Amino acid sequence: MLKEIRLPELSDNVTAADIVKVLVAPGDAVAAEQPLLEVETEKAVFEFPSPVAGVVREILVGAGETAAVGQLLFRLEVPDAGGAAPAEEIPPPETRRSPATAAAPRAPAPAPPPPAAPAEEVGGTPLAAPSVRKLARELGVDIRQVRGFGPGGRIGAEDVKRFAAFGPGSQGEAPPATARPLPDFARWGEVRREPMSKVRRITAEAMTAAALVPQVTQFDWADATALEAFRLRHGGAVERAGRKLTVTAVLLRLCAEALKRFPQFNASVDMGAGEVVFKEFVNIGVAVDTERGLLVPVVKGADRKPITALAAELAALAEKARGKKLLPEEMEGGTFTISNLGGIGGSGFTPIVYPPQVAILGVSRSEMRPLWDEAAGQFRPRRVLPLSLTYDHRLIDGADGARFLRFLCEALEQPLALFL
Ligand code: CAO
Repeated sequence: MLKEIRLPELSDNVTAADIVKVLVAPGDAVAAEQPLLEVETEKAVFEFPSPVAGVVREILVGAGETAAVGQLLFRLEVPDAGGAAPAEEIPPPETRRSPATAAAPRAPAPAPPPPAAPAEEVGGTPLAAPSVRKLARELGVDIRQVRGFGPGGRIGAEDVKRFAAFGPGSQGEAPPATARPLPDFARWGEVRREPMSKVRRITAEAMTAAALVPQVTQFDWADATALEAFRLRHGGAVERAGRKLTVTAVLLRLCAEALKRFPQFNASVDMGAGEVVFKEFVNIGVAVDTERGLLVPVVKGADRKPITALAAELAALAEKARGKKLLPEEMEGGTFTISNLGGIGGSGFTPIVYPPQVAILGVSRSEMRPLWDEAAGQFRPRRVLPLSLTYDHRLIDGADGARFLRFLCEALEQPLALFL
């Protein structure tokens, strides 16, 4: 018999997915859980597995297309209760896509089609792409109040941002173009255009939304000499258990502790309601550098896990992110973020808050420096770890930012002090 495979509900508020690659061809025998598609939503890039074992008979989507939740993607021939599928159920060859078409890379131009949003047009709900709705939620904007200036009244990211910045009074007339038109670069030499990937577009939108948040970055550094000695002493044992005791894993645990002691860093601002939302859970996102761009998987319940468990979970999530296997729900629910660029280099940077979160920790490369030892009256070689904390200044005052970062530095220097 033929089994229809449709795009399932992927996550809250995700109504469509871009098909990046079709991983099978007509006639392929596939096992249950074998990836059929590589798909990309506004929240993640991941492989979509086959729910059953069978033979691919029809492929109804192609790379570069957008599929809505519930859309038919494949027909698979699966054994029925009585045995093999009847021959007449197998579709004629002309209805199948060739493997070449199915696996064709996304066309370089024109720009990819906008995500299908059938459900959004029903029942008077305003017309807006999922990414625009997400942006509205992040900015605390009621999308029903926003006037859309796109084709057919479609609400765009610019409309939402203008509403967030200037309120309902800004809704009367069409907005001035915020992005200045580009000059004709070809006047000065050859140029090449490439479509932005979904991850790049989502990152660009999130960063633009973040620019509306008044943010301050506080810098500090910790003497991480003892931490390095600890990692050297216990790293081997942890590695033998198949994990790696990294600086990021240690920071996950210490940040979780800091977030419990400074709850305003584990909160969100609801400007519409005039309230601060404090979260009684600690979920820390970790920025992972992948060939597709920046992805931020979230370690859930970081305050309840030992460092070894956090190390294992972080390694698994980073591997999934890089292997395009991260699921949308694995990137949701973060209450704080850590961005460690120390493995690459740099002495300091200003990370950007990821709304609706209110703070992010930047970690730069540790290095040996001579530090003055007051008691001994001489310089000593110490390993110094530079940290930067960016916070939402609507909620967090400078003194709190300095205290939070000092707490982290002292916890890195003397972890036992946490238990005093
Ligand atoms: N200072 C010095 N060395 C550091 C370091 C730091 N702050 N952080 C990591 N390192 C070292 C590690 O010790 C490791 O060295 P060895 O292989 O000799 O042990 C090496 O760098 C690689 O570390 P790692 O990546 O294996 O482990 P990690 O847990 O420290 O980091 C992760 C994990 C996911 C944070 C990292 O791989 C990554 O992707 N970083 C980039 C994050 C990013 O792009 N941020 C920018 C976002 S925009 O704000």
